[in-house]
Amino acid sequence: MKHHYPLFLLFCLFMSSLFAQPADISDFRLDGEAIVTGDNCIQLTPDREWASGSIWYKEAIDLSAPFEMELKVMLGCKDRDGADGIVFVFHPYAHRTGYQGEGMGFAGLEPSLGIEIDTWLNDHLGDPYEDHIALLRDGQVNHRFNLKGPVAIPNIEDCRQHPMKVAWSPAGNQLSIVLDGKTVLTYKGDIINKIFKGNSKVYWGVTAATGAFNNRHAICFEKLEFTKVEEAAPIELKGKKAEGLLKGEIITLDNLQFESGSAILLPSSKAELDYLALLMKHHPGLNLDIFGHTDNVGSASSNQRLSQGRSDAVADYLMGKGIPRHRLSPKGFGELYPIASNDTPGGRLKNRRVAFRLSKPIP
Ligand SMILES: [Ca+2]
Ligand SMILES: [Ca+2]
Repeated sequence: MKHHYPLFLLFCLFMSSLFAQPADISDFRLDGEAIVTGDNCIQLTPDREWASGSIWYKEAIDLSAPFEMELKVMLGCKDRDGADGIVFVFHPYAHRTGYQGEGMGFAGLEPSLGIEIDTWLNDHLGDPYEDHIALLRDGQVNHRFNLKGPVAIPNIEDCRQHPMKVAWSPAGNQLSIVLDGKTVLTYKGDIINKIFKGNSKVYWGVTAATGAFNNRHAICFEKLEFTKVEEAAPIELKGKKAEGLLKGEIITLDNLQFESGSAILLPSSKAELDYLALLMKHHPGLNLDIFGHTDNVGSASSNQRLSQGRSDAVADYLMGKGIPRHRLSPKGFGELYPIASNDTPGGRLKNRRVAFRLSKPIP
């Protein structure tokens, strides 16, 4: 693969600005006793007995794409007699708080994945003596059922905000949690199928609760970054072509290739198509015309069928990447529109092509 570093760097800049999603308090739903306490902070519970609260990001995220989230957690000022903790939750519903006390606002939320920061020792749940982190599932706070942990951490009920980062990579099926700059827990597993029965769209939120003992629980996101990190992006469909597409120009992809005489896409074609799918996801108002063309070898009718088959194959591939059918118009023009002479091999190669145009739908 050829690398065009200056263009690649530009491309990276373009991509990062596309996917960084600075979060705002208005992007969250509050439930239970959660209240906004400042520009950047939400108190999930006051330091009072039997309180609970949660916040939920309003937009679902897709676990089939990677992401990173950063926020700050505050688990109160009482170490010896402070309780119960905070849970960072993924759940198909965006407006729920689970049971109070030892449940930390997470217990009972099913199906779910929860990253707990637990500050109260409950013997019957298998809690260690120390404050600890664990990866829980399906609203169960008993460590007998947890996915990973518990991992002991230094006292976190110290009146301070602690930076926390959660990162998910679907390629490696890996979740990692960084607290106070240290990776405290990593988990490898097929979360989408194992927990969410194949449904990759889930909401994320943060829950907290107190019980017979209490602490103030809060999160601040002065520096919260909710970034959808895209997997290694292909660079063939680079700068100018993407720009041209967004301007409505008809663009041919250099690396789009099929098995000879067939509508089966060669694997080398997929990187550019993946990028095209990405571009379409970030411009949901634009539809895509797919124009298939052939050279003049063979009969006109078989060329027409082949070009239609290839356009359809491209549309199928893009649908497999999450682009809805109604946004795609695959057409086959056979040998009708050559762009070069059919008398030379080089000319025929140019004529065998699939071209693309992004356009606004006609109202
Ligand atoms: Ca506990
Ligand atoms: Ca503690």
